[in-house]
Amino acid sequence: MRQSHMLIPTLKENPADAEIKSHQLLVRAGYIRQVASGIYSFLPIGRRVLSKVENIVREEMEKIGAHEMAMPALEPSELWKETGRWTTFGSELMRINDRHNREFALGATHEEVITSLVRNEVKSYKQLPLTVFQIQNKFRDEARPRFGLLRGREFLMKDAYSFNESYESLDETYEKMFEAYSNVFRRCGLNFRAVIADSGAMGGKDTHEFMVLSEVGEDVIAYSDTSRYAANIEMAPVVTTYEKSTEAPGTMEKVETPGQKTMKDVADFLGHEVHQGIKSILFQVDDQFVLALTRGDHEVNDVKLKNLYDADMVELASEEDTKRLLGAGFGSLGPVNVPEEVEVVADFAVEALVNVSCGANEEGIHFKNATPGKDFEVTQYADLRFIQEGDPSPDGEGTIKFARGIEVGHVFKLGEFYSERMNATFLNDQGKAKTMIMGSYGIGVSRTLAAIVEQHHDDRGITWPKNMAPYQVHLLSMNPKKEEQKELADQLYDSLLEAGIDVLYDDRKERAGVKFADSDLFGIPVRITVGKRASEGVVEVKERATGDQTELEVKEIVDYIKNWYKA
Ligand code: 9G3
Repeated sequence: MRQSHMLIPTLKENPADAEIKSHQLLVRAGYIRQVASGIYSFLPIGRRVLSKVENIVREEMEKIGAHEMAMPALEPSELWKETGRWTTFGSELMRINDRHNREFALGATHEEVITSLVRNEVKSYKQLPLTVFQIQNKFRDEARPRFGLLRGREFLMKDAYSFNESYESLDETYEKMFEAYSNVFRRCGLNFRAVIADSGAMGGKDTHEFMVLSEVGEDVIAYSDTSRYAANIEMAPVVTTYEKSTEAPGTMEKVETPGQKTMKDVADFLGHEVHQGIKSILFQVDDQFVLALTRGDHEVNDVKLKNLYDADMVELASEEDTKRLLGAGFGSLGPVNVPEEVEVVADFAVEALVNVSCGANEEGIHFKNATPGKDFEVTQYADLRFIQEGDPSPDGEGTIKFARGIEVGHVFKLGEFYSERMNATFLNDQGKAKTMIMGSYGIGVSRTLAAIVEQHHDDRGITWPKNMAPYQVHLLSMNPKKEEQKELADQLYDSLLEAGIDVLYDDRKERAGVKFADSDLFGIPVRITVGKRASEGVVEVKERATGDQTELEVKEIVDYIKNWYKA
């Protein structure tokens, strides 16, 4: 393609609202333009890259027997009312009314639409398992769209849905999807982890998020430094075992700790390490009060507390409930002499403690030399703390490190959440009506494009992985006014096209500096420059990512490029 005929508007400066590299570079290099907050146009070279991501997703979906379809973006509210989601989702769900004043959702996701189709068309177990997918713009009215394509209000998603006759069959589909997702993100040149995630509101059981490691990621993941283990920070189990202290338990005694609020204050004041104290936090777990204990240097993981009680709601107890139940404020709480209605649970690390300090449930008073089992009872010990860097990896291999991640994929075992509410049943091999078992599987296609840029750029622009760039070769003629340069460049352009090589030809009447700067911004993996040695039939070839460059005779170029892309 000749740039003199194309719309690729480049900018020297970062747009004011662009805080991260992918947002800055995609705008400066002429890949995208914002239309409104969180809403973007893909310009020609941006559309070409988006199509490359789409096609990798499409190939990997079809490889595992998922069939592509297309559902409407307009979703009748009646379907969302069947599952109750018309009301559970608030202003994030974009809604419009048609000319008859009938209500529609602008498609944020399509569980309801696909289930309404399948319940009408699938009657027998012989038609299962069935997996379909679409690649379509989704609409979600994010409260704070930010980071360009990473959190938009209209974005391209691949969403797939599976319908299975049993949980075993769902597991098989889930495994295939898991494998397909790993292939997609590997082929996109991404350093990613499949992260064990909490199913949250989706009502399913297992769920994994595919996270691209990046400083600008919104999520924190705990991953092993030597295996593929990775988990959402809320989910990561702690497998550390604790040596019971051999110290003889001393006599517990009260000590004044005026104005000492934090674990650090108390430890310093009483002259011990933070881990020789007990942290006590009062929670309301559904309609019960629970005092959760951890070692002073650990943090209570409220998701683990919620899962321990299989609760719907876990939140910090209010100040007045805390005062009413324990007689003191947050800085002086402890497990000694706690009223019946308050249950005491503790992280496993607490069980190994002897002669430690804890609040005395009196303002500014603590106990020292307290020992669990001797000076206070614990109803239940459990894994209640957040995993920390340096902890052993739960899979037994390596040590845990933290990283921030960009969620580019999410796979859910939905079970019967939608099929039950929408009465999607099939006749099993005994002729008995059974509810279908579902899975749903998403990839943020436009978000993946931005994540690739986050992981592949330098200070001059984007450095696309070989197979992800909008073109394979960027051909520059330094001075089109010089006849021999223009001749040679035109000739080279034609021979590259004939050889089936995707080439972007900068034939503009622009200064060399502008052409080189734009070329570095675009990030096309190989640049050919027709310059002063054109008269000898020699051109310069430069690799964008490494900066390596050589000079070649024109007749060698096509083979060189073909081999370079085969490598
Ligand atoms: C909504 C809005 C936002 C949403 C949802 C619904 C997230 C919603 C979860 C999913 C689950 C899967 C199919 C593809 C893979 C992910 N944000 N989710 O359901 F109405 Cl406004 O989308 N859906």
